[in-house]
Amino acid sequence: MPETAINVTGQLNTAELSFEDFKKIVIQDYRIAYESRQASLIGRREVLTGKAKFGIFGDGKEVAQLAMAKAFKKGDWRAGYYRDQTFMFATGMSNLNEFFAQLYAYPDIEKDPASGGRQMNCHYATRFVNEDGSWTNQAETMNCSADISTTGGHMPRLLGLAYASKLYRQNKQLEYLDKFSVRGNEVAFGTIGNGSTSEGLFFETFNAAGVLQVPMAISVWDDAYAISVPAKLQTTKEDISEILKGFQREKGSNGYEIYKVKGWDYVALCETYERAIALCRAEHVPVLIHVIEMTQPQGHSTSGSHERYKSKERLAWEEEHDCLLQMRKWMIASAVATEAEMDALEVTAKKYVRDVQKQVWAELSNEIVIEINEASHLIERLAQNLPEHDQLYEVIAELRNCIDPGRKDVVAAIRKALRITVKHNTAQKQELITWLASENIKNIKRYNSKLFSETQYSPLNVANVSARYYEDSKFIDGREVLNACFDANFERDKSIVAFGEDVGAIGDVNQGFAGLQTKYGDLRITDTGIREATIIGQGMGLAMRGLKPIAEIQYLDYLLYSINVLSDDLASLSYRTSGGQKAPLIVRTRGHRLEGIWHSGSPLGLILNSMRGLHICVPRDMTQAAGMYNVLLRGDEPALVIECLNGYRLKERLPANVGEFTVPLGKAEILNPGTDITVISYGSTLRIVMEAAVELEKLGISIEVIDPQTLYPFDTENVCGNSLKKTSKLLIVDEDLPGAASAYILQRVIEEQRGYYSLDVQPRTLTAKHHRPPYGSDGGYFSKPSLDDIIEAVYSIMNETDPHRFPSIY
Ligand SMILES: Cc1ncc(C[n+]2csc(CCOP(=O)(O)OP(=O)(O)O)c2C)c(N)n1
Ligand SMILES: [Mg+2]
Repeated sequence: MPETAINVTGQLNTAELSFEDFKKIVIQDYRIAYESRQASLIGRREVLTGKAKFGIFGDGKEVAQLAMAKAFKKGDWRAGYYRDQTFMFATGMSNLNEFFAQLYAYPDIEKDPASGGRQMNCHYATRFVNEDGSWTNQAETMNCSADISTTGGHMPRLLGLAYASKLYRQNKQLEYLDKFSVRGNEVAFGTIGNGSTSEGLFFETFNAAGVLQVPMAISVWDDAYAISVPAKLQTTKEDISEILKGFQREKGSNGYEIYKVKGWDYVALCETYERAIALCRAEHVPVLIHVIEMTQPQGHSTSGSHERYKSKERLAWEEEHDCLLQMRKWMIASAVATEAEMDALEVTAKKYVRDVQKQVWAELSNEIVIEINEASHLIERLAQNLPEHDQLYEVIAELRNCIDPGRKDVVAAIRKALRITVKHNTAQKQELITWLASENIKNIKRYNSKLFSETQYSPLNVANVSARYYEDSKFIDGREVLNACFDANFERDKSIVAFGEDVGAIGDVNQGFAGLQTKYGDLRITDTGIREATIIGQGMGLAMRGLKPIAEIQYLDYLLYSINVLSDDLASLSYRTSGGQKAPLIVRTRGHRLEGIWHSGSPLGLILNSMRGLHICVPRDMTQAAGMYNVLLRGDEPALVIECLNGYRLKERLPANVGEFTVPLGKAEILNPGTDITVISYGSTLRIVMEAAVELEKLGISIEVIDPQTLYPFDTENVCGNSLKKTSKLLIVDEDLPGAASAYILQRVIEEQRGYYSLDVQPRTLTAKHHRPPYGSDGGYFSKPSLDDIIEAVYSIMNETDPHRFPSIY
């Protein structure tokens, strides 16, 4: 018997535990691990026989996960990767039914609560957003943030999940948020493969957690490979804990506790996790648990076989060090169970897993069979008395003969039947169309919904409040308007925090937060290291745990250093969980024209194309920005706000209700009514367009200037399309690349708003040049749209429509 025994609540407690109880616990552990292994084996077969599309499994990693599960408590969080099924089963956060449902892409959150059939298998998540959009009580549940497939991509989020515990423990004003934390006693558990520790995100997260001293426990599952690439080509010294030794805390320093343990040694693993997590939880010391000598019995995934790249010796070693085999041997040697008892357990477990798999497949297949029957019946009815009878029967036969049919086969058959009968309009055809329409609604919900949380708490539902001004309202610097807005909101809502590079002590490089750290404390307004990806991850984790973070990226150009987190993790969160999770993070940054190649960026095309799932706000001045923050801070969806870098010192009028008034998302505004041509622009170029409007007026041209204010959502009230009905001419001005954000706006206006039908002349875009803007005023003039460029672009459109009135300038 080992020195210590473990009970299910995670405490080591030899004194109180009888040998019989101890045996029961160990046998139950082995059963979970063995069932998990069977799930991996059967799962792979299901892919190879074509019922599932792809499989990646946690075989070879089971035993360590049993140990990790014992240390995991209610309120705790996981941010991990695709090897963790045993942990999920052992904690009860998932089960075999859900495992197979996800493998088969079962599009139903009752069956696959993690993703509603949207994610590849072994991508886990617990649901913490109720159907009505409210939060569940996270302090009473074990919590799993939603996995992503990009290796290492979850590390920044892990930092935020851990950092939330620090804020909940240290900021007493947050005690009212007891649905999210019990005085910060929660640990954030991370898992990552040995190969993925080569990613920059791992190192960035690792360092940041050491600085912040947060309860973060990273387990590295080390099987010495990353697909085919061995440790020798991945990690200096082939040993991640060895090279991270400099992070080991010492007397008087911050840092980590670092543990190394073998992945097949059940007893050592249980002891290690118990010790490591107790320290992490009590003292908020981050810990690294490097679990070595893990294996991959079936190789990396269903995409290939590891016999291709592992030596015979390695394969033999893996077989011998299979963690289940080792645990089994130890159980027999220490009289936990006899060989015969183990055999019996394994037979029962094998059958149980097989039965679950068959049941889940049958449930999904039955749903499809019902739809096939209904569709076939309707197509049959349609076929009666039509000359295309035989063709339609062929469609039915094709549908009925499909191997492992899916919903796409049903819908495709109907669409084909409708094409075949395009010349007829019978009652039966209408029936079929109606049935298809009702299936379409269901399929949209299954496959296309929840890009945003879409709840009653959406920022789109925040009540409108107009800005109020007194007669003697002051004109002050734009940055002071923002400062007043943040001040009012920090006063109103204690859960708001802001952090980023230079945000704390000096109140950001443009002083939006000036003086607020002194007023609200450094737990709420906080400086960070230069680490954009983990600034976003920090915000994301906080937002998932009920706080209201504003994560600042100092300049828009540096957003690229966090784009993986923004795009893969934050933007996809609601969609990939079918609305089961949300992270209402506000990302604040500043951009557009200033000076130099890395301080004048306006890459809105890049942003729009990579961050669907975030609201994209491009306020023209600080008052508009304040109104948007007032909305976003009251909503529950993530957003990016890009302030105008060159606008902080321009004078604006301070609204009397600066912390209350709203600028609704998606509400375009006509800044200058006009009759001849519609000019759409946003951000910093708007000011120049307004100057151009004055000059153009002198040339007898009246331009209607529209500011969409947010690019996503875009002009939900068709202000642009309606303007075109009046002017019939369109110019879009921005300082992104040619064919970037301006092309997006064109698609919205010309196609979605049907602006095409109003146009008399080809629509035009005026953008920056293809290269980045060079440093210096002349560089800016020759690279970004200038006043002259705008005037000439408008004029040339007028020239094209009426050359007599507007003769060519050149
Ligand atoms: C960012 C990113 N790069 C590459 C991949 C492709 N990929 C998927 S798994 C994998 C190997 C990961 O190895 P390791 O971290 O050791 O985990 P293991 O699968 O061995 O448990 C790679 C390269 C990916 N999913 N994401
Ligand atoms: Mg590996």
